Amino acid sequence: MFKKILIANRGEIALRIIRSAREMGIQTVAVFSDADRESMPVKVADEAYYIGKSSANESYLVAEKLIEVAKKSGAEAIHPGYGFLSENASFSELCKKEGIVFIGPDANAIRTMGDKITARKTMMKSGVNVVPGYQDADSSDEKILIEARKIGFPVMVKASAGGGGKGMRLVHEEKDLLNAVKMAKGEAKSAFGNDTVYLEKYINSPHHIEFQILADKHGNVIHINERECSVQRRHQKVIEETPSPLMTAELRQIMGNQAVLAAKSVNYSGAGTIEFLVDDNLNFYFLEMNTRLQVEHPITEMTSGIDLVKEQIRIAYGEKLTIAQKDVKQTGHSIECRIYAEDPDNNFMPSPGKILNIKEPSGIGIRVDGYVYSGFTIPMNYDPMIAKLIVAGKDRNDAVERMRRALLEYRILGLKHNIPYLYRIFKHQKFIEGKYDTRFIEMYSEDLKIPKTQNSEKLDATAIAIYLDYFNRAKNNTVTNEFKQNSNWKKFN
Ligand code: MV4
Repeated sequence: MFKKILIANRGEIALRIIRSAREMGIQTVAVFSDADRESMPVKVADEAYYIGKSSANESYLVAEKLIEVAKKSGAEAIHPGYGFLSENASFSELCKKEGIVFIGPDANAIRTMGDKITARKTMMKSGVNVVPGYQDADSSDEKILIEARKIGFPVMVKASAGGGGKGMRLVHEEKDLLNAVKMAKGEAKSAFGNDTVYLEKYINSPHHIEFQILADKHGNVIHINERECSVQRRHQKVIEETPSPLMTAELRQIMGNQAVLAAKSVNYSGAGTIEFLVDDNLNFYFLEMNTRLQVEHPITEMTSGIDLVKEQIRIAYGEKLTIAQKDVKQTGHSIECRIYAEDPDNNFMPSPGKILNIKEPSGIGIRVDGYVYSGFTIPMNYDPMIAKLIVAGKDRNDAVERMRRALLEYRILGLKHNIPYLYRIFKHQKFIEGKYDTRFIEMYSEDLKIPKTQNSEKLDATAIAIYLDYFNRAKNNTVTNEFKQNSNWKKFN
């Protein structure tokens, strides 16, 4: 096995990877920018190296610096985490050229899946359902019109170099089509330097359901079931759960088989995710593949018992998968929510800053993947995610009740956060019933707002605890002006 690996990332995922490496007896090398000098992964890694200024462009995105640190420290492999260089084909290639193992797929697989038209064509060839659409080279006005009529309105215009909702346009009527294509091309050109677009039939109120796959370098591929990720806000996932409330055993088998086919068609290796749209009639369509470990991977770990990071490392080292498809278990129910430093009562404005005090929930069925501590300052340079709160329960209802209990235990003082907002989601009838799709957040945004009239019934356990905490601190003279200005203790719930 590797003796030492470098983690080319920051925050909770850097700490997540260090933990698995340590259990495997592998030494860890962290890298950090100015903003992350005091962060937990930097403190707990066996070694840590400074790689530049706070801006990602001057640190976590500079491939050459990461290679240089890997060589200097003697790390044999690089784990890219998610974001940053994790889906950068050239970085995978560069690592290989420099004799360092990239813990992820080959450049070819990343490139094929990164170009959405190539991905669609590859999926169609290997028998994976794609959304009915048009992606051929002839993009003349006449041809586009003919093809859109064949597909039927409404249609989506999507950028081939896009993904994750970037460069997308919905067209309801024929008269708006050519202008929308022109606009989409312009946007794609300036955002990605590539103006290629394609058409897809618009799927009404779909579910976002994704399958976790694992593939070794010997051609073995398995899937580890699905994650329901339909609770999203502006293409940012907020809550994920497994199993999906929508899933049936039969559909799971069909979609799982297709996810395996999708991975095989690009000679995939490592951990990956196949995203599908699923409509109310349970028709499903391949959307895109994420060629990395995902933020929401822990819910799959909680119900399967598989440590996905350990598997990634073993696969990168060249080991064969030791789990056969028939041995993949799915036990109980798991839910994750993302704890953000943001203000849901003010258009989800990011709220980075100093955490004066944090107390994370614990007890049966709780997992917190975080990286912060009391006194730590959440930098403004990156995504303001503080932690992921993950629960496991014997069934869905058990998991939902546990999530509410965990959110009530959670205390973060000093900055605005979305814990009360998340609590309101887990109290929402439609969520409780499991009757939601990708429109949930928008459709029920009024229900999810902070109640206008503050009354005693709003003073639930969390609110009271925060008041008590405040007064205890006041008594000990430890409440700073900074706390008074930044905290949301008055407005809580
Ligand atoms: C769609 C769609 C409906 N029909 N494509 C948004 C993100 C990107 N991955 C694809 N997205 C969508 N593509 C067709 N043909 C609806 C969405 C969509 C969506 C998808 C997944 C999760 C949340 C979403 C929210 C709005 C729109």
